[in-house]
Amino acid sequence: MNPSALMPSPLKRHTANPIITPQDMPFPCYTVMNAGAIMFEGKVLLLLRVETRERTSYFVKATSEDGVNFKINPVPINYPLNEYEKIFGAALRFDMRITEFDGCYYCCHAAWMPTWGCTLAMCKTTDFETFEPLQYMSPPANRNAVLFPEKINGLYCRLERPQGGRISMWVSYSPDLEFWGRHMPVHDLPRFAWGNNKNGAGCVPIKSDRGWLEIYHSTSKTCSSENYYLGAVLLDLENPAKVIAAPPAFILAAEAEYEVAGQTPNVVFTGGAVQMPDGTLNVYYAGADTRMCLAQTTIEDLVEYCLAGA
Ligand code: BMA
Repeated sequence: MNPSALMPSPLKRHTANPIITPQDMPFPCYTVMNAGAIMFEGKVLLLLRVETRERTSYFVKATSEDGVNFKINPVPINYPLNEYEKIFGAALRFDMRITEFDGCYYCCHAAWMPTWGCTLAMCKTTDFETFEPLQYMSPPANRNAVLFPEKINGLYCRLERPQGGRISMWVSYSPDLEFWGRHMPVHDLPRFAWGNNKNGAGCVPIKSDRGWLEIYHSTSKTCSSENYYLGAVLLDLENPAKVIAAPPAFILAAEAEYEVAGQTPNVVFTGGAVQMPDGTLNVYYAGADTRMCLAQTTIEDLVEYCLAGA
């Protein structure tokens, strides 16, 4: 047995969970889930994925001093259509991940269109008031794009999850955030029993001296549902397609009532983690595709957990 399987998970649910429910929203909605998260002007900022009762998704900004109690904007963000959407119609945009580069915030998300299915799209902002679309999307079928917070070997780098073959995280590089290439799967991430169906990036990778720390989702099928888990992995700093350590035990499974029951049962799904001033790592995740939750750890504990069995 790998030693990490005998260690308690370093990721602990917050007692205030769920921290944002559809009932907490300033307008009627069906779900609030899969937020991107970042520290902005000394506050935790979330871009929530909010589904109305027409089952359309919007991004709504929420901010918090303590990372637990959020002030939620009463209207969605103003994010104009990109060139593709001007031709094919507004995409269903969802699952933001936010990465800062030199004071500019790049937001990657999935964009689903009836014509093309799911593709990747991006926008940028400096103030979270106005959002400028980056005009080029990916070919289908792709989702779960997460931009690394630093260039790697002089290139922008992202994790993404194309939907072909064995469905896994891939790494791609770009000189300018427009042309993407050097595609390579994260090839040596083992297929664990809890993640033998597919896996995809969760939070923006966190740089540690032992590698890029990534909290990702993995799924496995039961006879009645597809269960989502969160796992942790350390990726090589110079070549993130290479795994340094991947503990074979998940760090979070859908077990609490607010994770088990809802729009999509048995789902825990993260789009962002924020390091708080006291060193706590706040991992924002959604329970059952219905409400926002918080789990906490530290980067050191998670790195140690990853390395325990390596
Ligand atoms: C994925 C995405 C996520 C969702 C998850 C679980 O494929 O669509 O937005 O949270 O499934 O249903």
